Amino acid sequence: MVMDMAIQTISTTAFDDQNPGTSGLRKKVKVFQKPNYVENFIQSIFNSVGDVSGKLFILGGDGRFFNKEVIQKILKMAAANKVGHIKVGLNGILSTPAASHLIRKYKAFGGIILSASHNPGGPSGDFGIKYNISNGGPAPEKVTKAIFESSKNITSYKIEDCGDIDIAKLGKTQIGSMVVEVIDPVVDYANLMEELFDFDLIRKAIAGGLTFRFDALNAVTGPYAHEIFEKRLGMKKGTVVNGTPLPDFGGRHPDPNLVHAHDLYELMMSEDGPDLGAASDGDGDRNMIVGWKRFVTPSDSLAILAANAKLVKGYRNGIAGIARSMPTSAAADYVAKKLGLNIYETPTGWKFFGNLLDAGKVTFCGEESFGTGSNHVREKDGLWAILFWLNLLAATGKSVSEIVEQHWQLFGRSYYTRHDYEEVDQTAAKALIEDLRSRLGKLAGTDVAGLTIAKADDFSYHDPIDGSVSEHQGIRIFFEGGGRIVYRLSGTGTAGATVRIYMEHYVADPLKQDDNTQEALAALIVAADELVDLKKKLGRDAPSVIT
Ligand code: VG1
Ligand code: CO
Repeated sequence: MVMDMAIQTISTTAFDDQNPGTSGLRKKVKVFQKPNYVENFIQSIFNSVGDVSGKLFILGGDGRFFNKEVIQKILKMAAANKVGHIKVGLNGILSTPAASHLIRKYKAFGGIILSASHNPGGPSGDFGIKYNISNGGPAPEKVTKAIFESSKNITSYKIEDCGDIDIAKLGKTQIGSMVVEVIDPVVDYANLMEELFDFDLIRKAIAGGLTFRFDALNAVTGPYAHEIFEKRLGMKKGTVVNGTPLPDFGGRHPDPNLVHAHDLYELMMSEDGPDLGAASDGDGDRNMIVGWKRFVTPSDSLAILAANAKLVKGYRNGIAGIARSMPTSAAADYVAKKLGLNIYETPTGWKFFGNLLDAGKVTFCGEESFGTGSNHVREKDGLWAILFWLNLLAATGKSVSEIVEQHWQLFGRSYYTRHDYEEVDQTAAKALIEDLRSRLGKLAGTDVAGLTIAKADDFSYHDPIDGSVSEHQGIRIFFEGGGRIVYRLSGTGTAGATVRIYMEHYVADPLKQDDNTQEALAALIVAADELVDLKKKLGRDAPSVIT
């Protein structure tokens, strides 16, 4: 059916705050609900990414509150901007890695992903819009800067004057000259996972008694997990819990960490916990891996996957290299060194991995913030990491604890923790970083809390592929004896400021590896506070979240 077509050009007034952060534009739902707020940003995307006429785009989101309304606006605006074809997930659902895969598979011009990831949802929660380019990855800084510039000068947007499109059933419809195709959000992604991992081997291990629990935290991975774990891998019903995406995630933070996936963590630490427990976030790009009585830090997980890549079907021929974000621990570096792989250190955010993956310099990437992935897509991928662990357990017959402990014996152990101070006063947080930055030149050789500072700098990244430079990506304090503290401000929060402090310390000798992370890092934790007078300046007694 061809709908009546009427392209309208609507005048609008620019907003000054549509600057994408670490991962897209993220604000309170109430901000996105302001008249023309969504329209301005979407038109700014269409104005900045090149000629979109006749092109294919992928569209979907994590199903959070406001997702469906924004999908309708985007479809109507895309048609008015002469986009040729949009593939949209059924009911507006697409996980971030699935969207990335679809962009690549169907050679789309780009994609728009609606998510605020691990941030809470609902009418008083958060919403987000992210633009991905044709390689399937998040838009690099030069694109997000162009979108922001456009948003500051926008005076009008284009939209089709038509009724809502039914996105609750599969198939094609038309708005003006644009085809809207509602697609199954799961099948292509599940097929890709089946290509990369040895499903037969995992099935056998499950039949042989391997036990597993997946918590989708009421977010987007539910439908993917039901299909992959319960249907294709034949695991018993109930393996996937909280598997129906809810617009408000059941009132929880869809953030797979020790605090927000607490139930799963408790189960894994109990006598009758399964062999492997895992969770993912709002949009499906994060993963938490917990073995029975063994939490695996995301930094260790990246290193372990890289060290064991050849055990897994999709990576049997080995990997080219690893990239990790700067605050991620150096665990992967020790693997790269020993195995002769490339290793890169990038700023926080997946967008910095795209060039390295496209150029074939690296195969695996990871961030300490529960993000792991490979060159199969251009986003981090929660279910990919979880399937990788299942494949490893099946291939080795070992427990998570055994794999982790043997890894530490071979490569040494990087003790690691991140302390977050959330929703603190923005002025105080900025002042704290500025003050530290102003002292950087004088810190080397001085002592703090009994530790001697060897070197201090403000991390800047020179992209080896396109030569672009990204400055002020986090302050690094290196200590004599190998410890490191990193201070940076979050670029995904929507209220006040969030200060993140990352601490790590490497111990090579297995006999000196004690099991309590917070104790092993106690001296650095004290130093992190003393160096900037942290708790006093932020007015807090303790971090909001420790991972
Ligand atoms: C956080 C993490 C970062 C991650 C980003 C997006 O950013 O630290 O590693 O890439 O979230 O993840 P920040 O700027 O708040 O530290 V997600 O799952 O929101 O797409
Ligand atoms: Co996410």
